[in-house]
Amino acid sequence: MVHGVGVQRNENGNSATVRSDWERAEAEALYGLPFADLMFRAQSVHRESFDPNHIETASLLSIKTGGCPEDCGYCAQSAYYDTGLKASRLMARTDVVATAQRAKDAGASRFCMAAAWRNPKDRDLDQVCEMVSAVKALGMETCVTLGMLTLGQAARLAEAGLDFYNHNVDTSPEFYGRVITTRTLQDRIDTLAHVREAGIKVCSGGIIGMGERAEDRLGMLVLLANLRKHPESVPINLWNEVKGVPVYATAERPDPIAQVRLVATARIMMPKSVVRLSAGRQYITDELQALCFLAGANSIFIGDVLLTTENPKSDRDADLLNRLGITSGLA
Ligand code: SAM
Ligand code: DTB
Ligand code: SF4
Repeated sequence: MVHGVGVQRNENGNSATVRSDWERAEAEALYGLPFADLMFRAQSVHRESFDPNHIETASLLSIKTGGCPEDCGYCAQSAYYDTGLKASRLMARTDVVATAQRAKDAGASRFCMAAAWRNPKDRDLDQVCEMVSAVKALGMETCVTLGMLTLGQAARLAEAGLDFYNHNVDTSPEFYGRVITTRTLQDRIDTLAHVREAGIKVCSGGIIGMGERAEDRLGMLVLLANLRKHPESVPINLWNEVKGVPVYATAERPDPIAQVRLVATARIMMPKSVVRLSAGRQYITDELQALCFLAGANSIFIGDVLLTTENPKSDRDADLLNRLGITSGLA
């Protein structure tokens, strides 16, 4: 057995111990295990908390698109870059609810509403709170991602019945400054703390394929796994190509096996979290997606678009899940 990665069992004899004291070297040792050993560990941990034959389906809607004052170097919606995207105002609640209903009919159990803001203005937040309550009334789980939040704003969203808040750490502390300069990683961690304190479940992950090294991807997992309480949802986005942004020049898709190893490592480090194979699924083969599900990924975004970029067509997703015998809202 490789030093430092022995199976740790808790008093109940199972190994899915939730820890927040991960060392970078431990993450590297897990990631570097022989593939069969890594997959066995990941699957064992996965089966302790989840049905391995089921995945969660979430649907996204951009409720306020483009013109964003942040300089995130990967994003089509930043006002810093010419990506050809037309900015638009906050959508009307009735249109949002109608879209959520269609997403529900298409098999989504969670509806995530995203706004291209640095942070919401209080007036905007009133409208988002109304959207959250209305979507929840359809019987869907709700998620919003609106940028940075104060504790007071998080409390208002909680009162409106919000289930999840998405706010990604995006990458490792070392790589972060290469892609974003207008807000710090600490700003993001502060927002995550406000969301937690307000009693909302946390959705936080990041992006791979921007030109970062494998060490950065692991650094991102260590950051997430060392939050005092693990995010309930961990989206792993493969960068969706956008022309005109700085990341376009540095992007490099990880080797497929490296991607599976990363998912497996995330599964082991955050044993009770739902790991979402998020953006970028349209670039990867069915076989690679299947390996990612075997490694512990158990959520996807469904629908033909994410926010401004593509997602696999729903018939391709339904076909893949059917062939794998995986149940979801879709299949
Ligand atoms: N503006 C808010 C914020 O950034 O906090 C919410 C929306 S923003 C689009 C949510 C997340 O989407 C980002 O943190 C980033 O991780 C991810 N994202 C943005 N553009 C992406 C792309 N082209 N490919 C993959 N993920 C992307
Ligand atoms: C997340 O981690 N991935 C979603 C969601 N959170 C908001 C966003 C993916 C965005 C892909 C780029 C786009 O469509 O503009
Ligand atoms: Fe704005 Fe969010 Fe895009 Fe960054 S990721 S530019 S904050 S919309």
